[in-house]
Amino acid sequence: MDGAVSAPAAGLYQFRVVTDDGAYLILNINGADLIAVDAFRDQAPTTFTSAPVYLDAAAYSIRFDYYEAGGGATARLLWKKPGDAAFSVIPPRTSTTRTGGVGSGLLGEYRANAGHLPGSSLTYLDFTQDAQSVR
Ligand SMILES: [Ca+2]
Repeated sequence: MDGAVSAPAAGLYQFRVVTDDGAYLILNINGADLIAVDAFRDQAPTTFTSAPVYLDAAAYSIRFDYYEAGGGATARLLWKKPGDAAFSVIPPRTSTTRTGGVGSGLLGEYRANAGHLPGSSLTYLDFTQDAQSVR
């Protein structure tokens, strides 16, 4: 997934992915890429949680790369906002593609293998950011 998320308030945020198979989560904060999750390998559904990151009430570029290598498939992107007790799916209303307006969701790109082979990906606007069994 590729685009931007809008933090509704300043404070500490944590990001979480649940992935089967592999995933990267990269945030761009003040011009620098932060690899929030680095788990680009074959695995059963696994949860990874970023360290807390301070965000202003602003939009931040985000990239969530995911691939599926066999068996089940899961790709979930969640966050915990300041004051939240639990993680929740990042709502599409706070997201934007690189070309769309706020609320258009992130552009999902799901790959059938880790090699990024041409023709192996399925790309669509992801309005839920909570894909499971996408194949
Ligand atoms: Ca799998």
